[in-house]
Order: sequence, then structure tokens, then C-alpha cells
Amino acid sequence: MVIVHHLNNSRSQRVIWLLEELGVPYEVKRYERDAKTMLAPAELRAVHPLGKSPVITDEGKTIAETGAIVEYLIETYGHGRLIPARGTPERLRYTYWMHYAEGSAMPLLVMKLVFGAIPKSPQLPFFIKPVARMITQGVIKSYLDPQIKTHIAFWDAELGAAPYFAGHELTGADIMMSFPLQAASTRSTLTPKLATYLTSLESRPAYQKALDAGGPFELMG
Ligand SMILES: N[C@@H](CCC(=O)N[C@@H](CS)C(=O)NCC(=O)O)C(=O)O
Repeated sequence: MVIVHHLNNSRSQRVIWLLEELGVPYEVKRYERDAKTMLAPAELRAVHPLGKSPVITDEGKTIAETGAIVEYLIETYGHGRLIPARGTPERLRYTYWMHYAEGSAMPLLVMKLVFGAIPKSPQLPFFIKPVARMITQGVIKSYLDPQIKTHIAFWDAELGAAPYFAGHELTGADIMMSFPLQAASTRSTLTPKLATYLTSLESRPAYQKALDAGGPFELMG
């Protein structure tokens, strides 16, 4: 039985969604973020040394990293579903977006979240806060916002030719890309096309069932 080690309001929501799309039985073990630091509880480190979510365990295996988990689940339980055929242009796009989501898109979006939070930190002496704000806002305005805007325009252009990131059908690549889109919608502005695409993903019955299983899902902006 697949066990999903699920942290509230996190990337692991995608894994539950994928399992629902595949119709694979699973169990959710929930972990709650620390209310102040928003970090995962230490008990998650007993499952995997980095203590991040998602992690799954299945048949004696422990697998971390969303992309690795998505690939594993699709290869093991997909029987050809949610992955384009080998050797096709769609398969290459699938591989690209599968890696791009956590490799290129998420670091920028996480950096914006972290830089935005630094000046609000209660640990920071009050007289340092204006300086911290000036520096972090400088990085956000001069580097992160323009980068994120470029990436959003890229997503918009790439979705032009087909309704999904790897072609005409939903694949694991869309499940991976859903999280950067959700994070971008709270930290920037999606184009109307991307917003419609995201709504269509979130309206899928499997996505809705995953919300019931994983609990409320609200990302920090
Ligand atoms: N690239 C990793 C990122 C894992 C990650 O940072 N997960 C976040 C949840 S969205 C986490 O566990 N945060 C809590 C913490 O860092 O303690 C993946 O996709 O699995």
C-alpha cells in the first residue's frame, strides 16, 4: 500500500491527486507545519533525512522528491496512462516539464516567498527592518519579479499549441506544473489562459477527491 507522508498546504497535494487520477489505493499520514516557522515537524525526518514533504513509502521503498515520486507512480501503476508514448515529441515535453517544475520554476517562487518574509520576521530588531526591507524588496523588484514574469509568459506561450503541457491529454507533467502555477497565482499574476487552465485542473473530480483526503489547501503568498 502506498503511504503518502503529507504536510498540510504543500507539494504533497500533487501526489495525492496523482494517486486519485490513477485509482491506486493509498493511505495519507498527515504532518502539520509549525505555526511560526512553517517548517515540517521533526518526525518527518524519521521517514527521510531531509524531513521534507512529499515522501512516499511503498513495498519497502522510501521515495522523496515530487518529480521522482510522480515518475515512480506513473511507471509502476500507470500502465501507460498519464505519460506520452516513448519516442514522441510529447514524451520529450513531458520530461522537460517534469524536471522544469521543481528545477527552474519553484526556486524562483520560493525565493520570492522567503525574501518577502524576511523583513516581517519577529526575530529581526526593529531598527534593522527598514534596511532588510530595502534589500529584500530590491532583490524582488530587480530580479525575482522580472524572472517570474518571464517564466509566466513562457508557460502561456507553451500552452498555446495544445491544452496540456505535454500535448492533448493530461499527463504527469501537468500534475507537476500545477504547483508552480498555484504558487505563482499567489505571488504574481497569471495570464487569463493560465488561470483558466489551472481552474480546469482544480475542477477535475480526482483533484477534488485529493483535497478531501489531504485537507484544506491554501498556499502562502
Ligand atoms: N523539490 C522538493 C521540495 C520539497 C519541499 O521543500 N517541501 C516543502 C513543502 S511544499 C517542505 O517540506 N517544507 C517544510 C520544511 O522545509 O520543513 C520536492 O518537490 O519534493
